[in-house]
Amino acid sequence: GDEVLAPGAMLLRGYAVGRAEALVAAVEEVQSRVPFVHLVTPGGHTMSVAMTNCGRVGWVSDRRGYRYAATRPGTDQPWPDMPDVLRELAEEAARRSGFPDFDPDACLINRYEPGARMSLHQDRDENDRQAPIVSVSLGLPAVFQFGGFQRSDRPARIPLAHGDVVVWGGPSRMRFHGVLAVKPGDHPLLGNCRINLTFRKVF
Ligand code: MD5
Ligand code: FE
Repeated sequence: GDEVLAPGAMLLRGYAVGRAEALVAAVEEVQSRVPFVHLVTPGGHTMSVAMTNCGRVGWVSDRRGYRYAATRPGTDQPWPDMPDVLRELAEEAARRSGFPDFDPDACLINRYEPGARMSLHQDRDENDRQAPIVSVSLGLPAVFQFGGFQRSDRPARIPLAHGDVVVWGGPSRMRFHGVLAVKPGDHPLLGNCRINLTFRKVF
């Protein structure tokens, strides 16, 4: 069943399982056009998570900073359109969680290979902080860190499995969060990796 993690944060366990093959096929289509890359942070570190995007804008990082861009790094080319199967899942999960008008303009696709992690951070590059972020976990499981409003707040650990969807809205939109290093495994659909889709309303 659905689980309220905190005000505005709803965990829909297994919500995407029935559509997982179609979601993975859509990710394959996007990455065949824009391969996953390990972006560099403004501080000069290469991220352990590899990323690609679809939608009107995509999230990018380089030595100049973090931002959403309408063109792919180093090109004047747009990102691939957001496949309907992705958009529909995100809209339905948001509606079920109390956000009937979610209209994402970006889908950031994160690929975690064993050892990849994401350290505690807030998502602050979106202009629209009223809209939720919808996140979909596929493939290997991970331990999610669900923190507070200050970096120093000790985060809760939430296991996320294949097909789990989380809607982060309302007051939980700006919580610190991260992902612990993914352990090696062999998922029937994705093999040795975790894919996370994050749908965002940027503008
Ligand atoms: C992931 N990705 O599992 C996560 C899922 C990212 C990122 O963190 O920035 O790409 S999104 C988790 C999220 C978003 C917004 C708020 C909160 C969590 N939260 O309040 O915990 O790859
Ligand atoms: Fe984040």
